[in-house]
Amino acid sequence: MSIKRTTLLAVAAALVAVSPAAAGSTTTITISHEMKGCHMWQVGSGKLAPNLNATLKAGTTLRFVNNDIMPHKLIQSGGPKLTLVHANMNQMSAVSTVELTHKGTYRFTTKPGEDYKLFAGHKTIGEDYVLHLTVHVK
Ligand SMILES: [Cu+2]
Repeated sequence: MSIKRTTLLAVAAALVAVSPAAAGSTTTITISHEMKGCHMWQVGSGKLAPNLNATLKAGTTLRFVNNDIMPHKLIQSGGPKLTLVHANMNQMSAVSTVELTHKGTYRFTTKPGEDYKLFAGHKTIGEDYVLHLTVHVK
């Protein structure tokens, strides 16, 4: 066996090893602290809003990141039952994940908790938003 052929085989083996991780993509939804309404969320680097819609492919993993100054418990409010991993995002940068294996329309909201002690008494403008997200999985 020539050296060139050995190298090609090594590259092929490396590609095979990497492929399972690339099978499903991940979409990140970030909850951030906002002056008006206290918090909003965004899909990727999209527009910040309290109400969002997203269309994703089956097999996508939704990754929620809570960067607000208060805990958020992720709640599924509609669609076929999903498994929410670490739904209780109760510290800065807490992450919750949901695998969207099957097609369908899913709805999510959050139940916010009290401001973290460090931010107690932090003022915001207006009523706190209730976050709503609708995800169409195709
Ligand atoms: Cu908030």
